[in-house]
Amino acid sequence: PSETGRVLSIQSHTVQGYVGNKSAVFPLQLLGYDVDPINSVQFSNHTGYPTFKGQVLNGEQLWDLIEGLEANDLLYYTHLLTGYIGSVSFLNAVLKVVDKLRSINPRLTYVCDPVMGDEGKLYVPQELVSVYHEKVVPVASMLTPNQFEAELLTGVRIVSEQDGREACITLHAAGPSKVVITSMNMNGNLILIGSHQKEKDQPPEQFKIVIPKIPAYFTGTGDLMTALLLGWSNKYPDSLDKAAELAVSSLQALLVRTLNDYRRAGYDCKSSSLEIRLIQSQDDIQNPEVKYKAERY
Ligand code: ATP
Ligand code: PLP
Ligand code: PXL
Repeated sequence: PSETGRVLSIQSHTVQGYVGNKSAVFPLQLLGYDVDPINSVQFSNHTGYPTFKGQVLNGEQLWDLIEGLEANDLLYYTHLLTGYIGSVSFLNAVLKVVDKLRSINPRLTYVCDPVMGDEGKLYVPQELVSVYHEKVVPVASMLTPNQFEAELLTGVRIVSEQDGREACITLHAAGPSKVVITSMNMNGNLILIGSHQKEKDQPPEQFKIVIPKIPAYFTGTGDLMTALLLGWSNKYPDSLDKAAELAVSSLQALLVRTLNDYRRAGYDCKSSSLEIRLIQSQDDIQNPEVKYKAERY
């Protein structure tokens, strides 16, 4: 399918390595999208390294860029994509951007990865949680939390697949018609749960994909996953399961390549987070071989 679009992607930039826009822009372009990146920060490298340096964009500076685009009638987008956001003031400016883009294209799809933390640890200020919960979730079209983020947004502990499915239903009621819990830890495996509520007040179509856990840590995979889900779900708007199969299959091929490259170089892959082999995986992004199948509930 050739369906594409124009994506405004507000995410981090790192000089070295692939997180935020560095891990989202290239894959979306490979899938045929025009992508306009706004860099919410510019750091030397991601924050998992011992140190980093760089600059942070504030909410007013974000709004300046939007005004510049608007003054030239350049604010028509089909999709807005956001990931890690570090402050309430910036998140509030993003909410203003959503309103503005929807005033120009009422059909704008807002794909939101509500990045707040993982494995029980918050890596954003606590005040962001309620802003995501009260203001962001209601305007999102597709939401891609991990297990911990889904718990923060619903206030409910998620320990089983059933809990995950119910959390998706709670999130649908709050706004987004598509919800993907991108990873839940389930007895040694990762599982992804997808949920598409096609009609308001109807039960959603739900599925899972089981992903064997690779014994290594990666950074930027969540950002890549959300970008791929945007790209494929727009091409298969009525088949979130198929979109997720394609996204997961691309990502797993990339992770295996990454691990093999590091191992070949004699690197101890458990000692720190690995930089993903994004550019080397372009074929797996453009033409993924579906090896991970969705199971419908
Ligand atoms: P968020 O960006 O919302 O914090 P997240 O915590 O789910 O999302 P990741 O933990 O990076 O982000 O996982 C995203 C996807 O990356 C998962 O769905 C899975 O497909 C893949 N992935 C990440 N780490 C591994 C791993 N060690 N083994 C197998 N797959 C992995
Ligand atoms: N650690 C920090 C400090 C982060 O800001 C983030 C992401 O936004 C992550 C880890 C995890 O990144 P991801 O789950 O997208 O790989
Ligand atoms: O992948 C998430 C992410 C986004 N932005 C910055 C990061 C990270 C992860 O470490 O450091 C700046």
